[in-house]
Amino acid sequence: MGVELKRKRELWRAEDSVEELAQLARTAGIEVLGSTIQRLQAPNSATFVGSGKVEELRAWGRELEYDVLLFDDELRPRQQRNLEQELDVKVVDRTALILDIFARHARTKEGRLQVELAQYEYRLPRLTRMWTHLSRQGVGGVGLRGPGETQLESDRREIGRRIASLKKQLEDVRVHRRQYRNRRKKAGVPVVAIVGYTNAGKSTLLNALSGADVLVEDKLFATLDPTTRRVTLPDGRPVLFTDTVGFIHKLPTQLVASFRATLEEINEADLLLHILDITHPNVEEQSATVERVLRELGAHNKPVVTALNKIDLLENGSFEEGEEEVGEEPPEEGDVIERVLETMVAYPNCVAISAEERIGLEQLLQRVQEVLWEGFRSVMVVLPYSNDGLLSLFHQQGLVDREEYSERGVTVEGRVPDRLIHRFEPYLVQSTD
Ligand SMILES: Nc1nc2c(ncn2[C@@H]2O[C@H](COP(=O)(O)OP(=O)(O)OP(=O)(O)O)[C@@H](O)[C@H]2O)c(=O)[nH]1
Ligand SMILES: [Mg+2]
Repeated sequence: MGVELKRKRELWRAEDSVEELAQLARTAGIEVLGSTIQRLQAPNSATFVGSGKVEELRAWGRELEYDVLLFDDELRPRQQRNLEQELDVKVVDRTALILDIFARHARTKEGRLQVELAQYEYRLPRLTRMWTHLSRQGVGGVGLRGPGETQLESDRREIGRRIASLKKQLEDVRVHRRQYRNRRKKAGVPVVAIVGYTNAGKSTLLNALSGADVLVEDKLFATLDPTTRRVTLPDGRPVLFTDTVGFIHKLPTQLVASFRATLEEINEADLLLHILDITHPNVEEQSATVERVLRELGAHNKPVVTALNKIDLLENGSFEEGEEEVGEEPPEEGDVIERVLETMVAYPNCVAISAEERIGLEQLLQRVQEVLWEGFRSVMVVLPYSNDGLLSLFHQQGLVDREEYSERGVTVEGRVPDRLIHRFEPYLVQSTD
């Protein structure tokens, strides 16, 4: 069930958003029997959709005998309860569905803690009779994973205590991550964060570049836990590429909050590699969504290289194969090629690639290298011991390739940002560009 609010100009068309909801459902192992959309002036406070629509959904229930109604918008607890009572099926909103998928896919301790926290925070305001009602219905699975139901039926204070404990455990895990990051920073190796919409091909790219074996799947949110691998650039210098959780529109706020530490990887990066699935009919909406999340994270001022992925699909014509995809007409190949060209013009630092077929990866790394070193200058300085502030500045803002201690001081070779070059000028031995 999708809703288009007339007064709100949304980035996504309701139809596309619902199609994505169906894909989320399939990822969670749910078979989609049908979908419907209602255009509304404003949500109904009792049932979100209007009473006519509720009646229609009830009639559908008799005909299709569906078990679950998936709702594309986040429902208020009361709306969800009312719908469940009126329709006598389980009602799961987009947020709960995404939380469920996250719960299935989290692998590391941090990932699991983050999801559990987000689930409790989603459930806390919903802790009412609804849960007893649900357990009586006996529909297992979706939206009920993670915390056991007995806990859900216990009082809010218990959940509150659990939330506090999870936050504490997460803090401990995060101390380690922070230490690791600091060590990495000290080593001076630049970090490239691979960002993008879910299913764009981030993990495939990391695997192709580094020989990592991150799980790749034609599923949404296959990856939750960040993986970092060392890659050598064409000029022989090492960089670290980090693959992390993908974005989606209407990303639940609980998830953004509890995944903040994971997403901090993005904030700490020297460069963002934004990967787009150029063959997806909603690539523009996806790209705009990613940019919006990056802005929310405060990471929008970083240099960006854009990779237009999956161009192999344009070559071998497998666009024709999309038969399992019901509904959506596959785009004409000519249209997609045009889109590639238009996007290449629209985005600076854009490279067309196929992560799977390893096309364009050399050019991509070349571009990463250029953008990474844009605005940097290679220098060699001898810093007196009395000025250790400059040495730490070099470490923090620049990249150190070599550091040697002698009687004269610390000889440092590496790159510093142009804007700081004047600070190092008095100690310059050599400036190579
Ligand atoms: N044809 C083609 N398929 C690709 C390419 N890159 C990735 N894929 C496929 O796209 C799907 C998603 O790839 P992933 O690498 O898991 O995508 P991701 O961005 O890491 O996705 P999440 O971790 O779920 O956010 C998989 O089925 C891949 O095989 C490509 O260059 N060409
Ligand atoms: Mg992935």
